[in-house]
Amino acid sequence: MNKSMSRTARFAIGAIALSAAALFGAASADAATLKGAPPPFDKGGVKIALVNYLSEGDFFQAYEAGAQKQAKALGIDLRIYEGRQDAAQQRDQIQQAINLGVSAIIVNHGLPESLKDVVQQALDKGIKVVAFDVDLANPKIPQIEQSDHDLATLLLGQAVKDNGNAFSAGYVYVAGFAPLDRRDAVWQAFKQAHPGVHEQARWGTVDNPIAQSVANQAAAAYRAHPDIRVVIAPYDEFARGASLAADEANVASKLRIYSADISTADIEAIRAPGSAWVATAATNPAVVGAVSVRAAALDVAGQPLAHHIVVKPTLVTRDDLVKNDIHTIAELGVKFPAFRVSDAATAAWIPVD
Ligand code: SR1
Repeated sequence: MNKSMSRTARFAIGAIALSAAALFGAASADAATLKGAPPPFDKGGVKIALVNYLSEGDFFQAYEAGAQKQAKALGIDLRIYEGRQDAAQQRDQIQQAINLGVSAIIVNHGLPESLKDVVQQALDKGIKVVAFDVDLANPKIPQIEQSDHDLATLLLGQAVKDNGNAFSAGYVYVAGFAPLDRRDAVWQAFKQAHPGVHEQARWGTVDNPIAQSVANQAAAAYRAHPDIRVVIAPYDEFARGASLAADEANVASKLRIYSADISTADIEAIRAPGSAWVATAATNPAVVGAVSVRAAALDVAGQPLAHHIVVKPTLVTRDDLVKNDIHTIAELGVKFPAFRVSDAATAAWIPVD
């Protein structure tokens, strides 16, 4: 997130936090005064670990910032382990968190097969585990997601609205990431239901820097398949790469790109004159980070928590951004309340941003 956005966002989020606190009659950011909080949150200083598989890019930075802010409001000592897309390192970090004696571990993405036994060790020691976007297939581990089904359905619906039922498409995808796999299932079903839609080329990589790596692949795909008119790129780093390549190849005017995720930088890219990137279906990742911490806190407190915790996405088009003069995530939150706050994993004693 850039710095000017952060300042505006902090102001908006602060205002919302105040109204939320008033609404719930609870909660200041000082753990010692968390009125009505159950043990161990009544004393403060509860240690929780956030163990990331991916950390780079706007989505994951905003997710982490949202988690930190919510943790601070709950008086939680949040220990963050950065993800480097290294399964062995993520296992090791979970082990470190267990040894540190945390009360809960939030697992953010990762490869299920390399995590299932180590998270079971945590559970066996009485440590709560919640997972965001990695299916650990354990009834004791609540799963948080953005409703990838809805997200993909929204962006494909907009693609049909803009382009009709028949078009040549490029598709950006990497298998093995739970949210991308869930979005892919929708894309596969969509193609079955729309025989006029042809996937002409598929590419994708999560090699850092992701957007540039995807741009290099997209440039080759655009050269080989000049008939591509629509690009389905359901991750903002993918869309940024697809858009960059379209600009460089001077084909942006004949392409439309549909994505997932949003950040202030994405809003700028979508709004840019002549941009091929026309719509995205997204949540506010900072809200998802906050929901992840609240879910972990409820689990630690032994309070009711759904097994599937969903943060619903919203469709945002360039027209929405231009007509409403929206330039930042904070401004987006004024128009679309879902970008300010979620009611997922809440309780009266929890301050909600
Ligand atoms: C590589 S997985 C990337 C996705 O994870 C999160 O769910 C974001 O929405 C992003 O699109």
